[in-house]
Amino acid sequence: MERSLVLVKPDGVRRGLTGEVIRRIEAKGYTLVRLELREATPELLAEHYAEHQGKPFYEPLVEFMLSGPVAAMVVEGERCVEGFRSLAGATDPTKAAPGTIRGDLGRDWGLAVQQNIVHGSDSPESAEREIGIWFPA
Ligand code: IDP
Repeated sequence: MERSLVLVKPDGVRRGLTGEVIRRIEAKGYTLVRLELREATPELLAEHYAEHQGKPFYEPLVEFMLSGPVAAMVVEGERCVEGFRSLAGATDPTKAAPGTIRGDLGRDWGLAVQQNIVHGSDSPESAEREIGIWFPA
């Protein structure tokens, strides 16, 4: 069974959207196997966003991700990595299709596409790597 790491980012938690994100995951038929409200740390985010280190948006992204608690979860289900990416929608909430989490609930707050409510792993390999970072055995 495939697993994905899903985060409700600080904007989503602050706006009270954690339940709505979970509702959509469960309505799709995926199972939550871990769920924890967490404060990220710079070290954890450096690992999580390793591929983005050095990019111009990296530092503001880390600052944003440290601005409040994150709801971290492990979601399980057949092809749930791709499936949750479909539920989340495009990175830019202005462009994300209606019907998706970002398309329905997100918008541009003048901060480029940083505050887009959720993170979902982009491949089964990333999922296992990210689950190891957020939920070390
Ligand atoms: P994804 O979350 O849709 O997989 P990625 O390209 O992996 O998108 O980027 C990770 C996160 O970094 C995005 O979700 C968003 O919060 C932030 N981000 C990506 N590109 C930009 C940008 O150009 N400006 C500001 N933040 C960005």
